[in-house]
Amino acid sequence: MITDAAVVAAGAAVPLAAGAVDDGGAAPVAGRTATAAPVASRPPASPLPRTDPRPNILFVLTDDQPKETDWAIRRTADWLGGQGVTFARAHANTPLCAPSRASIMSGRYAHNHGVLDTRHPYHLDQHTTVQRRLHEAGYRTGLFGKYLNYWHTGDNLPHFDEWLLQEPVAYYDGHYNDNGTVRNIPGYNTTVIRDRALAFIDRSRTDTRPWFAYVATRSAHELNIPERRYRHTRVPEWPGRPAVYEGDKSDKPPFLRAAKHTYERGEALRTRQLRTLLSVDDAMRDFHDELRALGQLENTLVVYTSDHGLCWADHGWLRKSVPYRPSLEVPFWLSWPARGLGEGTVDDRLTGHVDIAPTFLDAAGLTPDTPHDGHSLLDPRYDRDRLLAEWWWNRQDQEPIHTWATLIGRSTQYTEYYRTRLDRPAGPPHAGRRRGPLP
Ligand SMILES: [Ca+2]
Repeated sequence: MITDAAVVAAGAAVPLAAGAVDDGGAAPVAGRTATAAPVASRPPASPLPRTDPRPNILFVLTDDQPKETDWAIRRTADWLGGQGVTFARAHANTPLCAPSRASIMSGRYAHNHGVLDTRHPYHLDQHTTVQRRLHEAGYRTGLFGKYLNYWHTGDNLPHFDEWLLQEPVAYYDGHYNDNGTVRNIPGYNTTVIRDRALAFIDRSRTDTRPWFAYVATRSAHELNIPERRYRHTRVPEWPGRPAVYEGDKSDKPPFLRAAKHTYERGEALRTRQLRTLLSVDDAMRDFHDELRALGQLENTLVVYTSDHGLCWADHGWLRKSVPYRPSLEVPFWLSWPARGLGEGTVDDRLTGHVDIAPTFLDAAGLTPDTPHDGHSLLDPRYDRDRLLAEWWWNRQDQEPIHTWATLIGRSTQYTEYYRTRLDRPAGPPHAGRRRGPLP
Protein backbone atom coordinates (compact mmCIF):
# COMPACT_ATOMS: atom_id res chain seq x y z
CA MET A 1 0.00 0.00 0.00
CA ILE A 2 0.97 3.60 -0.45
CA THR A 3 0.89 4.90 3.06
CA ASP A 4 2.69 8.18 2.92
CA ALA A 5 2.18 9.53 -0.54
CA ALA A 6 2.90 13.19 -0.91
CA VAL A 7 0.88 14.89 -3.58
CA VAL A 8 2.33 17.70 -5.60
CA ALA A 9 -0.67 19.33 -7.14
CA ALA A 10 -1.03 22.22 -9.46
CA GLY A 11 -4.72 22.26 -8.82
CA ALA A 12 -4.59 21.38 -5.15
CA ALA A 13 -4.79 17.79 -4.20
CA VAL A 14 -3.41 16.33 -1.01
CA PRO A 15 -2.49 12.85 0.02
CA LEU A 16 -5.23 10.84 1.51
CA ALA A 17 -3.96 9.00 4.52
CA ALA A 18 -5.03 5.42 4.59
CA GLY A 19 -7.44 4.78 7.40
CA ALA A 20 -7.27 1.43 9.02
CA VAL A 21 -10.51 -0.45 8.96
CA ASP A 22 -10.91 -2.97 11.69
CA ASP A 23 -12.38 -5.59 9.50
CA GLY A 24 -10.99 -8.62 11.13
CA GLY A 25 -14.15 -10.51 10.53
CA ALA A 26 -15.21 -10.45 14.15
CA ALA A 27 -18.62 -9.03 13.50
CA PRO A 28 -21.41 -11.54 13.15
CA VAL A 29 -22.73 -12.19 9.69
CA ALA A 30 -26.38 -12.96 9.93
CA GLY A 31 -28.00 -15.28 7.49
CA ARG A 32 -24.84 -16.25 5.69
CA THR A 33 -25.83 -19.65 4.56
CA ALA A 34 -24.83 -21.81 1.68
CA THR A 35 -26.94 -21.54 -1.43
CA ALA A 36 -28.33 -24.37 -3.43
CA ALA A 37 -26.15 -25.78 -6.15
CA PRO A 38 -26.73 -23.47 -9.10
CA VAL A 39 -26.14 -25.98 -11.85
CA ALA A 40 -28.93 -28.41 -11.27
CA SER A 41 -28.63 -30.44 -14.45
CA ARG A 42 -24.92 -31.01 -14.34
CA PRO A 43 -23.99 -34.11 -16.29
CA PRO A 44 -22.34 -36.75 -14.19
CA ALA A 45 -19.61 -37.40 -16.71
CA SER A 46 -16.07 -36.37 -15.94
CA PRO A 47 -14.65 -33.51 -17.97
CA LEU A 48 -13.15 -34.42 -21.28
CA PRO A 49 -9.37 -34.32 -21.25
CA ARG A 50 -8.00 -31.01 -22.38
CA THR A 51 -5.42 -30.97 -25.12
CA ASP A 52 -5.17 -27.20 -25.43
CA PRO A 53 -2.62 -26.03 -22.86
CA ARG A 54 -3.83 -22.44 -22.80
CA PRO A 55 -5.45 -21.32 -19.55
CA ASN A 56 -9.07 -20.48 -19.03
CA ILE A 57 -9.63 -16.88 -17.98
CA LEU A 58 -12.20 -15.94 -15.34
CA PHE A 59 -12.52 -12.19 -14.99
CA VAL A 60 -14.79 -10.87 -12.25
CA LEU A 61 -15.45 -7.14 -12.29
CA THR A 62 -17.43 -5.44 -9.55
CA ASP A 63 -18.83 -1.94 -9.82
CA ASP A 64 -17.68 1.01 -7.72
CA GLN A 65 -16.02 -1.27 -5.16
CA PRO A 66 -13.28 0.61 -3.34
CA LYS A 67 -10.50 -0.93 -1.32
CA GLU A 68 -11.06 -1.55 2.39
CA THR A 69 -13.99 -3.80 1.57
CA ASP A 70 -12.28 -7.15 2.18
CA TRP A 71 -14.53 -7.90 5.13
CA ALA A 72 -17.43 -8.52 2.76
CA ILE A 73 -15.48 -10.71 0.35
CA ARG A 74 -13.53 -12.71 2.89
CA ARG A 75 -13.59 -15.99 0.98
CA THR A 76 -12.56 -14.25 -2.22
CA ALA A 77 -9.66 -12.62 -0.43
CA ASP A 78 -8.70 -15.92 1.15
CA TRP A 79 -8.82 -17.76 -2.17
CA LEU A 80 -7.17 -15.28 -4.49
CA GLY A 81 -4.99 -13.63 -1.88
CA GLY A 82 -3.87 -16.97 -0.48
CA GLN A 83 -3.47 -18.77 -3.80
CA GLY A 84 -2.60 -15.86 -6.01
CA VAL A 85 -1.05 -12.43 -6.15
CA THR A 86 -2.42 -9.34 -4.42
CA PHE A 87 -1.68 -6.27 -6.50
CA ALA A 88 -1.46 -3.66 -3.77
CA ARG A 89 -1.16 -0.62 -6.03
CA ALA A 90 -3.88 -1.26 -8.60
CA HIS A 91 -5.73 1.69 -10.09
CA ALA A 92 -8.50 2.59 -12.45
CA ASN A 93 -7.15 4.73 -15.27
CA THR A 94 -10.43 6.64 -15.44
CA PRO A 95 -12.63 6.42 -12.33
CA LEU A 96 -15.92 6.24 -14.18
CA CYS A 97 -17.83 3.12 -15.24
CA ALA A 98 -17.77 3.07 -19.04
CA PRO A 99 -14.35 4.64 -19.69
CA SER A 100 -12.81 2.28 -17.15
CA ARG A 101 -14.44 -0.77 -18.69
CA ALA A 102 -13.34 0.29 -22.16
CA SER A 103 -9.78 0.59 -20.83
CA ILE A 104 -10.05 -2.90 -19.38
CA MET A 105 -11.24 -4.39 -22.67
CA SER A 106 -8.90 -2.46 -24.96
CA GLY A 107 -5.79 -2.02 -22.83
CA ARG A 108 -5.86 1.65 -23.75
CA TYR A 109 -6.20 4.93 -21.94
CA ALA A 110 -9.56 6.65 -22.42
CA HIS A 111 -8.02 9.42 -24.53
CA ASN A 112 -7.01 6.66 -26.94
CA HIS A 113 -10.07 4.37 -26.89
CA GLY A 114 -12.48 7.29 -27.07
CA VAL A 115 -15.09 6.38 -24.43
CA LEU A 116 -14.66 9.52 -22.35
CA ASP A 117 -18.00 9.48 -20.51
CA THR A 118 -20.82 7.04 -19.84
CA ARG A 119 -22.96 8.04 -22.82
CA HIS A 120 -20.94 6.86 -25.79
CA PRO A 121 -20.30 3.11 -25.59
CA TYR A 122 -20.18 2.88 -29.38
CA HIS A 123 -17.01 4.96 -29.46
CA LEU A 124 -15.15 1.81 -28.49
CA ASP A 125 -13.62 0.17 -31.56
CA GLN A 126 -14.68 -3.44 -31.02
CA HIS A 127 -11.72 -4.65 -33.02
CA THR A 128 -9.44 -3.46 -30.21
CA THR A 129 -11.03 -5.58 -27.48
CA VAL A 130 -9.47 -8.49 -25.68
CA GLN A 131 -12.57 -10.59 -26.32
CA ARG A 132 -12.13 -10.12 -30.08
CA ARG A 133 -8.54 -11.33 -29.92
CA LEU A 134 -9.30 -14.27 -27.66
CA HIS A 135 -12.34 -15.28 -29.67
CA GLU A 136 -10.46 -15.25 -32.93
CA ALA A 137 -7.74 -17.30 -31.30
CA GLY A 138 -10.19 -20.06 -30.47
CA TYR A 139 -11.37 -19.16 -27.00
CA ARG A 140 -14.99 -19.76 -26.06
CA THR A 141 -16.11 -16.36 -24.80
CA GLY A 142 -18.99 -15.30 -22.56
CA LEU A 143 -20.12 -12.11 -20.83
CA PHE A 144 -22.49 -12.09 -17.89
CA GLY A 145 -23.75 -8.84 -16.38
CA LYS A 146 -22.84 -5.27 -17.13
CA TYR A 147 -21.10 -4.30 -20.35
CA LEU A 148 -20.98 -0.57 -21.13
CA ASN A 149 -23.41 2.08 -19.92
CA TYR A 150 -25.98 3.08 -22.55
CA TRP A 151 -25.30 0.07 -24.72
CA HIS A 152 -28.64 -0.62 -26.39
CA THR A 153 -30.07 -3.66 -24.70
CA GLY A 154 -31.24 -5.05 -28.03
CA ASP A 155 -27.78 -4.90 -29.57
CA ASN A 156 -25.94 -8.18 -29.44
CA LEU A 157 -22.40 -8.32 -28.14
CA PRO A 158 -19.61 -8.65 -30.66
CA HIS A 159 -16.99 -11.33 -30.11
CA PHE A 160 -18.83 -13.24 -27.41
CA ASP A 161 -20.18 -16.72 -28.08
CA GLU A 162 -22.82 -16.18 -25.45
CA TRP A 163 -23.94 -13.49 -23.10
CA LEU A 164 -26.47 -12.41 -20.52
CA LEU A 165 -26.17 -8.65 -20.82
CA GLN A 166 -28.01 -6.40 -18.41
CA GLU A 167 -28.59 -2.74 -19.25
CA PRO A 168 -29.66 -0.75 -17.41
CA VAL A 169 -28.36 -2.70 -14.50
CA ALA A 170 -30.81 -3.38 -11.68
CA TYR A 171 -30.49 -5.47 -8.56
CA TYR A 172 -33.80 -7.34 -8.75
CA ASP A 173 -35.82 -8.63 -11.72
CA GLY A 174 -33.63 -7.18 -14.42
CA HIS A 175 -34.00 -6.53 -18.12
CA TYR A 176 -31.51 -8.62 -20.07
CA ASN A 177 -30.30 -9.41 -23.54
CA ASP A 178 -30.15 -13.18 -23.23
CA ASN A 179 -28.16 -14.37 -26.21
CA GLY A 180 -30.11 -12.09 -28.51
CA THR A 181 -33.51 -12.27 -26.81
CA VAL A 182 -34.45 -9.26 -24.72
CA ARG A 183 -36.46 -10.38 -21.72
CA ASN A 184 -36.98 -9.90 -18.03
CA ILE A 185 -35.46 -12.42 -15.67
CA PRO A 186 -36.67 -12.59 -12.08
CA GLY A 187 -34.21 -12.78 -9.23
CA TYR A 188 -31.20 -11.06 -7.78
CA ASN A 189 -28.67 -9.77 -10.29
CA THR A 190 -25.58 -11.34 -8.73
CA THR A 191 -27.33 -14.70 -8.48
CA VAL A 192 -28.72 -14.61 -12.01
CA ILE A 193 -25.40 -13.82 -13.65
CA ARG A 194 -23.56 -16.23 -11.36
CA ASP A 195 -25.77 -19.09 -12.47
CA ARG A 196 -25.27 -18.30 -16.13
CA ALA A 197 -21.53 -17.95 -15.71
CA LEU A 198 -21.43 -21.28 -13.89
CA ALA A 199 -23.37 -22.96 -16.68
CA PHE A 200 -20.93 -21.46 -19.20
CA ILE A 201 -17.94 -22.75 -17.25
CA ASP A 202 -19.57 -26.13 -16.73
CA ARG A 203 -19.92 -26.67 -20.46
CA SER A 204 -16.18 -27.16 -20.56
CA ARG A 205 -17.00 -30.74 -19.55
CA THR A 206 -17.91 -31.33 -23.15
CA ASP A 207 -16.26 -28.42 -24.97
CA THR A 208 -12.52 -28.62 -24.67
CA ARG A 209 -11.76 -25.13 -25.92
CA PRO A 210 -10.25 -22.81 -23.32
CA TRP A 211 -12.81 -20.26 -22.18
CA PHE A 212 -12.94 -16.60 -21.25
CA ALA A 213 -15.72 -15.61 -18.83
CA TYR A 214 -16.30 -11.92 -18.19
CA VAL A 215 -18.53 -11.58 -15.13
CA ALA A 216 -19.55 -8.02 -14.23
CA THR A 217 -21.78 -7.50 -11.20
CA ARG A 218 -24.10 -4.66 -10.33
CA SER A 219 -22.65 -4.73 -6.83
CA ALA A 220 -21.44 -2.48 -5.32
CA HIS A 221 -22.98 0.35 -7.32
CA GLU A 222 -25.71 2.47 -5.83
CA LEU A 223 -28.47 2.07 -5.00
CA ASN A 224 -26.91 -1.01 -3.40
CA ILE A 225 -29.94 -3.14 -2.70
CA PRO A 226 -28.70 -6.20 -0.81
CA GLU A 227 -29.94 -9.70 -1.32
CA ARG A 228 -32.85 -10.17 1.05
CA ARG A 229 -30.99 -12.39 3.49
CA TYR A 230 -28.27 -9.77 3.86
CA ARG A 231 -30.56 -6.78 4.29
CA HIS A 232 -29.82 -6.40 7.99
CA THR A 233 -26.37 -7.95 8.25
CA ARG A 234 -24.20 -6.10 10.69
CA VAL A 235 -20.95 -4.76 9.32
CA PRO A 236 -17.85 -3.71 11.26
CA GLU A 237 -17.78 -0.18 12.52
CA TRP A 238 -15.80 2.30 10.48
CA PRO A 239 -13.82 5.07 12.12
CA GLY A 240 -13.65 7.14 8.96
CA ARG A 241 -10.46 8.27 7.27
CA PRO A 242 -8.77 11.55 8.19
CA ALA A 243 -10.00 13.16 4.97
CA VAL A 244 -13.58 12.59 6.06
CA TYR A 245 -13.05 15.05 8.89
CA GLU A 246 -11.07 17.60 6.91
CA GLY A 247 -11.87 21.03 8.28
CA ASP A 248 -9.94 23.34 6.00
CA LYS A 249 -10.47 22.72 2.29
CA SER A 250 -9.13 26.06 1.12
CA ASP A 251 -6.45 24.22 -0.86
CA LYS A 252 -9.05 22.25 -2.83
CA PRO A 253 -10.70 23.15 -6.13
CA PRO A 254 -14.11 24.82 -5.91
CA PHE A 255 -16.18 21.72 -6.58
CA LEU A 256 -14.56 19.95 -3.64
CA ARG A 257 -14.85 22.96 -1.37
CA ALA A 258 -18.58 22.83 -2.09
CA ALA A 259 -18.84 19.13 -1.22
CA LYS A 260 -20.49 18.78 2.17
CA HIS A 261 -21.15 15.10 2.69
CA THR A 262 -20.60 13.95 6.25
CA TYR A 263 -19.17 10.89 7.93
CA GLU A 264 -22.70 9.58 8.44
CA ARG A 265 -23.38 9.60 4.71
CA GLY A 266 -20.07 7.92 3.97
CA GLU A 267 -20.55 5.28 6.62
CA ALA A 268 -24.06 4.50 5.39
CA LEU A 269 -22.82 4.14 1.80
CA ARG A 270 -20.07 1.82 2.97
CA THR A 271 -22.59 -0.33 4.85
CA ARG A 272 -24.79 -0.65 1.77
CA GLN A 273 -21.82 -1.60 -0.38
CA LEU A 274 -20.55 -4.24 2.03
CA ARG A 275 -23.97 -5.87 2.15
CA THR A 276 -24.32 -6.25 -1.61
CA LEU A 277 -20.75 -7.52 -1.82
CA LEU A 278 -21.65 -10.45 0.45
CA SER A 279 -23.52 -11.95 -2.52
CA VAL A 280 -20.48 -11.46 -4.74
CA ASP A 281 -18.46 -13.44 -2.23
CA ASP A 282 -21.03 -16.23 -2.43
CA ALA A 283 -20.67 -16.24 -6.21
CA MET A 284 -16.90 -16.38 -5.94
CA ARG A 285 -17.18 -19.38 -3.62
CA ASP A 286 -19.30 -21.12 -6.25
CA PHE A 287 -16.85 -20.26 -9.04
CA HIS A 288 -14.06 -21.69 -6.94
CA ASP A 289 -15.98 -24.88 -6.22
CA GLU A 290 -16.93 -25.29 -9.88
CA LEU A 291 -13.33 -24.90 -11.02
CA ARG A 292 -12.24 -27.42 -8.44
CA ALA A 293 -14.93 -29.88 -9.52
CA LEU A 294 -13.77 -29.53 -13.11
CA GLY A 295 -10.11 -29.90 -12.21
CA GLN A 296 -9.49 -26.43 -13.64
CA LEU A 297 -8.32 -24.53 -10.60
CA GLU A 298 -4.69 -24.91 -11.58
CA ASN A 299 -4.87 -23.71 -15.14
CA THR A 300 -7.44 -20.95 -14.88
CA LEU A 301 -6.24 -17.38 -14.70
CA VAL A 302 -8.60 -15.64 -12.28
CA VAL A 303 -8.63 -11.87 -11.95
CA TYR A 304 -10.91 -10.04 -9.55
CA THR A 305 -11.14 -6.26 -9.49
CA SER A 306 -13.52 -3.29 -9.56
CA ASP A 307 -14.01 -0.73 -12.31
CA HIS A 308 -12.87 2.00 -9.88
CA GLY A 309 -13.11 3.02 -6.25
CA LEU A 310 -15.42 5.38 -4.39
CA CYS A 311 -15.15 8.13 -1.81
CA TRP A 312 -16.97 7.62 1.46
CA ALA A 313 -17.28 11.33 2.26
CA ASP A 314 -13.54 11.82 1.90
CA HIS A 315 -13.12 15.60 1.54
CA GLY A 316 -16.92 15.73 1.75
CA TRP A 317 -17.15 13.82 -1.57
CA LEU A 318 -19.49 10.84 -1.91
CA ARG A 319 -18.68 9.64 -5.40
CA LYS A 320 -15.92 8.57 -7.78
CA SER A 321 -14.57 10.83 -10.55
CA VAL A 322 -11.87 12.60 -8.51
CA PRO A 323 -8.09 12.06 -8.50
CA TYR A 324 -7.98 10.85 -4.91
CA ARG A 325 -6.93 7.45 -3.75
CA PRO A 326 -10.33 6.10 -2.63
CA SER A 327 -11.64 6.93 -6.10
CA LEU A 328 -8.65 5.61 -8.07
CA GLU A 329 -7.51 2.57 -6.12
CA VAL A 330 -9.18 -0.80 -6.52
CA PRO A 331 -8.94 -4.27 -5.03
CA PHE A 332 -7.02 -6.50 -7.43
CA TRP A 333 -6.12 -10.17 -7.21
CA LEU A 334 -4.69 -12.51 -9.82
CA SER A 335 -4.40 -16.26 -9.45
CA TRP A 336 -2.92 -18.76 -11.88
CA PRO A 337 -1.31 -21.65 -10.00
CA ALA A 338 -0.18 -23.46 -13.16
CA ARG A 339 1.98 -20.44 -13.97
CA GLY A 340 3.38 -20.31 -10.44
CA LEU A 341 1.10 -17.46 -9.46
CA GLY A 342 -0.56 -19.28 -6.62
CA GLU A 343 1.69 -18.60 -3.71
CA GLY A 344 -0.08 -15.80 -1.86
CA THR A 345 2.39 -13.07 -2.74
CA VAL A 346 2.02 -9.28 -2.88
CA ASP A 347 3.04 -7.31 -5.96
CA ASP A 348 3.76 -3.65 -5.26
CA ARG A 349 4.18 -2.49 -8.84
CA LEU A 350 2.08 0.45 -9.96
CA THR A 351 -0.62 -1.15 -12.05
CA GLY A 352 -3.65 0.09 -13.94
CA HIS A 353 -6.63 -1.37 -15.67
CA VAL A 354 -4.86 -0.83 -18.99
CA ASP A 355 -2.70 -3.79 -17.94
CA ILE A 356 -5.54 -6.30 -17.87
CA ALA A 357 -5.99 -6.94 -21.60
CA PRO A 358 -2.24 -7.29 -22.20
CA THR A 359 -2.11 -9.75 -19.31
CA PHE A 360 -4.91 -11.90 -20.72
CA LEU A 361 -3.33 -11.98 -24.18
CA ASP A 362 0.06 -12.82 -22.70
CA ALA A 363 -1.49 -15.68 -20.74
CA ALA A 364 -3.06 -17.01 -23.93
CA GLY A 365 0.27 -16.74 -25.76
CA LEU A 366 -1.05 -14.05 -28.09
CA THR A 367 0.80 -11.06 -29.41
CA PRO A 368 -1.39 -7.94 -29.38
CA ASP A 369 -2.42 -6.87 -32.87
CA THR A 370 -3.80 -3.49 -31.77
CA PRO A 371 -1.94 -0.88 -29.68
CA HIS A 372 -1.91 -1.24 -25.92
CA ASP A 373 -1.03 1.39 -23.33
CA GLY A 374 -0.62 -1.19 -20.59
CA HIS A 375 1.74 -4.10 -20.08
CA SER A 376 1.33 -7.73 -19.11
CA LEU A 377 1.44 -8.22 -15.37
CA LEU A 378 2.91 -11.65 -16.04
CA ASP A 379 6.15 -9.99 -17.14
CA PRO A 380 8.13 -9.30 -13.97
CA ARG A 381 10.61 -7.19 -15.92
CA TYR A 382 8.08 -4.48 -16.56
CA ASP A 383 7.78 -1.90 -13.80
CA ARG A 384 6.62 1.67 -14.34
CA ASP A 385 7.46 4.61 -12.10
CA ARG A 386 4.28 6.53 -12.85
CA LEU A 387 0.79 5.76 -14.07
CA LEU A 388 -1.63 8.05 -15.86
CA ALA A 389 -5.24 8.50 -14.78
CA GLU A 390 -7.63 10.98 -16.38
CA TRP A 391 -11.22 12.17 -16.22
CA TRP A 392 -13.42 14.55 -18.18
CA TRP A 393 -16.20 16.82 -16.97
CA ASN A 394 -19.15 15.61 -18.98
CA ARG A 395 -22.81 16.33 -19.52
CA GLN A 396 -23.94 14.18 -16.64
CA ASP A 397 -22.58 16.73 -14.21
CA GLN A 398 -24.40 20.03 -14.38
CA GLU A 399 -22.30 21.39 -11.57
CA PRO A 400 -18.67 21.67 -12.59
CA ILE A 401 -16.19 18.99 -11.71
CA HIS A 402 -12.90 19.96 -13.20
CA THR A 403 -11.48 17.85 -15.95
CA TRP A 404 -8.19 16.48 -14.71
CA ALA A 405 -5.19 14.31 -15.44
CA THR A 406 -2.94 12.86 -12.80
CA LEU A 407 0.36 11.04 -12.69
CA ILE A 408 0.44 8.52 -9.86
CA GLY A 409 3.98 7.84 -8.72
CA ARG A 410 5.43 5.48 -6.17
CA SER A 411 5.36 8.07 -3.42
CA THR A 412 4.05 11.23 -5.07
CA GLN A 413 1.14 12.20 -7.26
CA TYR A 414 0.90 15.14 -9.62
CA THR A 415 -2.53 16.41 -10.65
CA GLU A 416 -3.56 19.08 -13.11
CA TYR A 417 -7.10 20.41 -13.35
CA TYR A 418 -8.56 21.90 -16.53
CA ARG A 419 -11.57 24.15 -16.86
CA THR A 420 -12.94 22.27 -19.84
CA ARG A 421 -16.05 20.27 -20.52
CA LEU A 422 -16.53 17.48 -23.02
CA ASP A 423 -19.46 18.88 -24.95
CA ARG A 424 -18.22 22.42 -25.29
CA PRO A 425 -17.30 23.13 -28.88
CA ALA A 426 -14.34 25.33 -27.99
CA GLY A 427 -11.62 24.42 -25.59
CA PRO A 428 -8.07 23.23 -25.28
CA PRO A 429 -6.92 20.91 -28.02
CA HIS A 430 -7.64 17.72 -26.14
CA ALA A 431 -11.09 18.63 -24.87
CA GLY A 432 -13.83 16.50 -26.31
CA ARG A 433 -11.67 14.69 -28.78
CA ARG A 434 -12.02 11.01 -29.21
CA ARG A 435 -8.37 10.44 -29.91
CA GLY A 436 -5.07 12.15 -29.50
CA PRO A 437 -2.39 12.58 -26.90
CA LEU A 438 -2.81 14.59 -23.77
CA PRO A 439 -1.05 17.94 -23.91
CA1 LIG B 1 -18.50 1.94 -11.75
